[in-house]
Amino acid sequence: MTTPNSNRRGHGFATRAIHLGYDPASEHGALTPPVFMTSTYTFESIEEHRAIASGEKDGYVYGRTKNPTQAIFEARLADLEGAEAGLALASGMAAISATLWTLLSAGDRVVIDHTLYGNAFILFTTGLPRFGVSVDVVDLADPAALAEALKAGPKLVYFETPANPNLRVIDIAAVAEAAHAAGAKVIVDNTFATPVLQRPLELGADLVLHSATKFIGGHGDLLAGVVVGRRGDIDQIRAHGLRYLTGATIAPLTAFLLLRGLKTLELRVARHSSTAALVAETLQSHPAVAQVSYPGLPSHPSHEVAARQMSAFGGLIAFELVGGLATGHRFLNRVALAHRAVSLGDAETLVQHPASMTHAQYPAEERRRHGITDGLIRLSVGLETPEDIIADLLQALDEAG
Ligand code: 3LM
Repeated sequence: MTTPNSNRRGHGFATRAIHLGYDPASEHGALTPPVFMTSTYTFESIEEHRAIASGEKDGYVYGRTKNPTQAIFEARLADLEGAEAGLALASGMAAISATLWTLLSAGDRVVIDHTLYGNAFILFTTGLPRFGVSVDVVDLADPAALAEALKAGPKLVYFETPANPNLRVIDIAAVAEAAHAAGAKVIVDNTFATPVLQRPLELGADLVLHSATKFIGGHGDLLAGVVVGRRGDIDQIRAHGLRYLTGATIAPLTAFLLLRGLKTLELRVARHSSTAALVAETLQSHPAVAQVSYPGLPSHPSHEVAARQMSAFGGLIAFELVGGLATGHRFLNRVALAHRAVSLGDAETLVQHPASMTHAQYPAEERRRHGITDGLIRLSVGLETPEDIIADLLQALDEAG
């Protein structure tokens, strides 16, 4: 499947996103890779099985650990992130849990940033402690707080940047330098930025995770996750985290749809970003809007860090209306083109209320402490005609106010 023609080093991002890891000549000239709908694989002999199972020979044994369509996606995304290897799983949460359960044991400590996707936060703060892992919740934008937490000797430092839901930005290079000096590995959830805009491994991170359900899939029609990094780490996560700790295998058809998504990732993310920049400016200058958080706005508290580590600022915006929760609810009920829905990174503009939707799992007290206010609205700017998105938001703001 992987041929000399397939590893096109030196080519640009979009070329690799379209071609890498697949040569049509190896599959009857088929332009798009086949979907290998098989659960198991056959062997010429027991000796061949032994050679493949032991890793002496390349090949496949059983569909839970790998599938040829999945392997192309893994090679392609790993390359786009600048990683040696990748592993695709059934969802973003599957990628996170398979990674953590592989790397951690009872007695270990972990440092996390205080703003994470709601279910990731709950996995860290209530799931892992059940198995004897201690978790320190820290503001990773504060170097002194990080330095203090690192004194306890954590094994991992974990964060999202930009973070879900309020678009806080963490300095990847600064956290990686401090964490490595203390002997900790750094894991970055790069879901909001995608490798088009930000490549954390190049800035010192050890592993990068994605909910591929979002921009990478890009069409709101699948769930998937992926983790990329050094080959040794990824092999271990496949062998333990996937094979026997979670069994959270990606479906072959989902891997095929992700390959389709990758072909337009650069184009889509550029359009999400340019429209979101227009929307963020429009919101910021509107009298009904109290506050806008978008890493591309000079008013964002970490705009300089964002401009250093991202090539553009993505499709997500968080904002709060004058009048807080009550006005926010009216706004959410008035949008007509945008859909009220969780998830993000789709062609459709999606709008949601983190305190009652994506981050309802956070205890209310913690949510407030970490700046996820009750009135906060999160907008995933879609690929529709920019003027139509803006017109819809403006009419909803007028009606809500
Ligand atoms: C959401 N987020 O709407 P899956 N990492 C990040 C994420 O945003 C998510 C995951 C991991 C949302 C999903 S909320 C009910 C819907 C930064 C998911 C988890 O397991 O593929 O959903 O990824 O913010």
